[in-house]
Amino acid sequence: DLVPIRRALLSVSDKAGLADLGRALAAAGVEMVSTGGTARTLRDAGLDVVEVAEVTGHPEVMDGRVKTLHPKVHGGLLALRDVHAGDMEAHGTPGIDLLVVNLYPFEEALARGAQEAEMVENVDIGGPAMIRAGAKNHGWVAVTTDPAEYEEVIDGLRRESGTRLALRKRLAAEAFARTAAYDAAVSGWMAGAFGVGTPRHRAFAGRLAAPLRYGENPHQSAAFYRAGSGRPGVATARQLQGKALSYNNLNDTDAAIEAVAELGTDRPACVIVKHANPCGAAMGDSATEAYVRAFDCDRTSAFGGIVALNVPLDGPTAKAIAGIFTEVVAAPSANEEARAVFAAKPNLRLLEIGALPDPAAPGLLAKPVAGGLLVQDRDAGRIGAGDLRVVTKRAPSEEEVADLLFAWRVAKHVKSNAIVYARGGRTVGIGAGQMSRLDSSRIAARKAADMADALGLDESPAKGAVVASDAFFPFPDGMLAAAEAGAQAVIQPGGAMRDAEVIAAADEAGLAMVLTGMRHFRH
Ligand code: 93A
Repeated sequence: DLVPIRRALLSVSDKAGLADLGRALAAAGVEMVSTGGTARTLRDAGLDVVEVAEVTGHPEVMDGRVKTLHPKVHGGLLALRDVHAGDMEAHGTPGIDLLVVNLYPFEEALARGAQEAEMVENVDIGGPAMIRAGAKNHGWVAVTTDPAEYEEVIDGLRRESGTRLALRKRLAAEAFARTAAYDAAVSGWMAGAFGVGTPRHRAFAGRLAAPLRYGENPHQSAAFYRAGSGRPGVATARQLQGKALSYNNLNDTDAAIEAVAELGTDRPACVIVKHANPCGAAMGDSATEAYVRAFDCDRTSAFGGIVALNVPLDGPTAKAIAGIFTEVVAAPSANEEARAVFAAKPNLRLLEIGALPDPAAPGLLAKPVAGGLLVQDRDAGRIGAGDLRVVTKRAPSEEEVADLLFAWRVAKHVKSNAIVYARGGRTVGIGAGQMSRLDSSRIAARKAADMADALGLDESPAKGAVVASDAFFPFPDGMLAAAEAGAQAVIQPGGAMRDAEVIAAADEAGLAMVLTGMRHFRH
């Protein structure tokens, strides 16, 4: 997979590191082909350069708007050296093994607040075309779009006079990310400068799925984009009926689908989401039973909720769901009977997801902050029974372990601080999004008491339940609040300075406690 570098095409706006790169290429005997300004910089450094115009036999024209847009250049970038050897020979097309391009500084001009005419001149056409061509042909061509990438190429050149496929592939992916971001900046600027479209949203790369009536609030404009990551979910689901999905619907449906997928497919499961948090999650012997058990956790909050199932939606389950006002129902599929039930509720949005997303699959999450973007891996961390470390005198029973893992998986999808009570494969109290873990603990206990009232139970379902905490208990108090409410087993990451104190308090209260060694903050 080693491709020797014999000829390089250099065309850069940012001349940083160019002379050093040129010297390294020259030392390795690489022929350098270059555009006007780049050629001048290289010559100033005392290096031999061939002008692109000499290669193409065509001068740079239209004030430099047409420099490299020529079949001899693009042929040299796109030719498969084996398959197209005849074509290259016939048309005198020199193969390019290394492409060094960085684009007209459009983003800098934008940041400067340049006038329209200058912005337009800064839209690079030939550069992206070459980058895309070289990156497509990564089997033969290495493409750098940033001076920060030169060192690695120089390194390969010194060691083995060429580039390896793994590097060319990585550079190709970087290259397309660069042209995508560049075009997104151009499009975003145009939409704003020309007063068309929804400019702020166009700045984000992605395929427009739907303009939305408004965002989280009516005074915020919004749109929905598909990222094309291939992850099944709310962006790829088919809407079978109902009103258009709103921004909040989409956000909540995403939360519901991801949460129900976390519960696996061994048993029918249902998650009901409100304001991006589960207000009930349960497994059952049927879809209907899973729904009713999830609903029973917090009947009040479930009103106007988003329901997600991990199994096909059937008629009886649709009937049960239709019993209260529900915004969205998402399931892998929905049979005729279920569709007929919902047909009487024309506003209810029914989504067919197809395959559920893989909770363990890698992926990236982005969160905008003022002036930037935070990017991280999605939380694909998963805990199994074998990962649990028992730290109390009492070990949890087999039944408790099953509930501990269930509560843990639900807690992963509850905003921090998250406290989840569960028993018999269903949640019985959820405390979400509090600034203090103790408050989440108290809220979850109160929710369990409310559940007892709503269902006419003799005692709080927290009695004998297990409790999950998405992050460690910094002090025993949050855990003791759960014990006081009746929890008998605890699952939490551990790792607090006061772990020993928390464990001692658990022993004293007769609790079984397991540590996961992994936390699931979700903000
Ligand atoms: O105006 S262009 O879109 N037309 C072209 O054919 C072309 N080829 C390369 N701009 C073009 N370039 C860009 O010129 C490169 O992307 C690079 O940013 C710049 C380098 O020009 P010079 O070598 O003259 O400084």
